Amino acid sequence: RRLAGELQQALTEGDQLVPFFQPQVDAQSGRLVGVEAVVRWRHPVLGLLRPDAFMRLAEQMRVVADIDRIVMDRSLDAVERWRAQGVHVPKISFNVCSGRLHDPGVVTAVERVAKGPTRVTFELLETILVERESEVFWQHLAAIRAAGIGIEIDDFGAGHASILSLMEIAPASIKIDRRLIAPIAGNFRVRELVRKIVELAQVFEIETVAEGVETPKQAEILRAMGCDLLQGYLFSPPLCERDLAAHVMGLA
Ligand code: G
Ligand code: G
Ligand code: MN
Ligand code: NA
Repeated sequence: RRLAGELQQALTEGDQLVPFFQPQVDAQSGRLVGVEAVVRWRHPVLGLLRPDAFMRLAEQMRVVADIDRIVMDRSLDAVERWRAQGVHVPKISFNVCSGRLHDPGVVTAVERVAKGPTRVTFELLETILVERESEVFWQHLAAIRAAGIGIEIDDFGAGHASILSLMEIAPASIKIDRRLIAPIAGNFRVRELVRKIVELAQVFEIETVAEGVETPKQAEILRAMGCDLLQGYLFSPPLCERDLAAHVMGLA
């Protein structure tokens, strides 16, 4: 297919694949606590493409780790440019696929920023957790932790994470899947389920992040439950580098 050739070309040239940044706020104070870097493809004809338009193709082409590397490198450059402009971003989170987690270069790639005032975390999809059977998985996880990089479990509640894997991996945070957040105001059972997830995380001293928060009602319910961080269109969609800087300055 034509898109496959174009994606291959975008990967070698590199400048069509760009990171966008979605703010995360403290549920209690509303203050910015970090951003999640998400990939966008500036396609010369089709315009700005979101991951759902090309990540399945990228998986078939086995280039997701290459995309993750480009997003990471370009995001770290952005953090340094923001800093030069006086824009402080307390934390940046990256979506890290299995191939990227196993890339020995992944730690050195983020070290220059992780040593500075911006914390770095890796979001692992629940599907990565099936690999926790393997020795290499634990070696890489240990190296990541030793470098001071936080581990977050993405899309929690939607995949393979068991209670046992939560205990074993001991992530800094879990991100509650947006499919559990969307019905939270209208569905009593889902609301109580999310409350139990937050309580469970609290027992293990794991921070909770709600994804896909779109309404003030959802935000209020989550805040009252003790969910720590909120992310979603209610606060901001993912923004390009320049718009994120303007957003942060506007909050200051
Ligand atoms: O940005 P958007 O909501 O369209 O993202 C859709 C999905 O794509 C999300 O589930 C997200 O985890 C994934 N995704 C976004 N950016 C990246 C990335 O840079 N690397 C990987 N591996 N997945 C990403
Ligand atoms: O799976 P992951 O959470 O990593 O993907 C993040 C993606 O979710 C972003 O790329 C963004 O496009 C999408 N997203 C962010 N906030 C919202 C929201 O409030 N509602 C919905 N439906 N999608 C969102
Ligand atoms: Mn994510
Ligand atoms: Na997610």
